[in-house]
Amino acid sequence: MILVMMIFGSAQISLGTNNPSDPNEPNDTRDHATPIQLPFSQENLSISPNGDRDIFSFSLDHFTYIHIKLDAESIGSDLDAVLFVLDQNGEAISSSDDANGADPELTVRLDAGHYYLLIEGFDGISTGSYNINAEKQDLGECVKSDLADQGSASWTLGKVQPGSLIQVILSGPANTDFDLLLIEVLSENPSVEAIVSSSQTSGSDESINYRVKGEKPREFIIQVQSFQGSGTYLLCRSIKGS
Ligand SMILES: [Ca+2]
Ligand SMILES: [Ca+2]
Ligand SMILES: [Ca+2]
Repeated sequence: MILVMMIFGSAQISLGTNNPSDPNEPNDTRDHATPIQLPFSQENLSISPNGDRDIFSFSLDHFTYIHIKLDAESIGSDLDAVLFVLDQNGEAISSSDDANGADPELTVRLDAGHYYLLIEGFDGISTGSYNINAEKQDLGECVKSDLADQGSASWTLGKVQPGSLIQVILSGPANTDFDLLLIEVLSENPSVEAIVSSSQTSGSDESINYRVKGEKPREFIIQVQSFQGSGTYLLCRSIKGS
């Protein structure tokens, strides 16, 4: 009996110091997840008491990249948070623990579907307040096209100012191996080209981030190659100023 009273006592102290006014509670299970729309940002949430889990749900109607940032230690909270991205069956697709100090941050590629974000205290015993921000990465302009087995296709990017960031994302069919190249046009006549960046994983999801060097505008071509397999791919590119 004395033991029970001590636990109650310490729990009350813990709640009092750890922001008990989380407006999303109860949200400890997928059935009670807080529905959100991206971009999403909310402050002054809390993992409290011990063992609390906070779950958010969202849907995507096409593939995209999601960037999630959680601030706890960085805002002076005691919480050592762990972040998971779950699929519709509750299986973890991606997770982040100590990305920025003790705070999670991650970027994950997600297909169309229903997903959950799960936030916990490390080992289920860390508590405290946090802010969360989740947004879709700007994919820029996208095109859909077909590629034959062993084929290749080039997309003109045109002249790009020095200091700009070129971001290219390729999403190809399952069970194929498409690759992505960024080629600089050094001279048109005679034609001289040089590969300045490439992404060549064993699958067909590739991405390039390339900062344009030098003093003058430079001309680029994006090339998609099939190392193995054929089908429809999505190619997105954005150019962000210096
Ligand atoms: Ca909570
Ligand atoms: Ca909760
Ligand atoms: Ca590949």
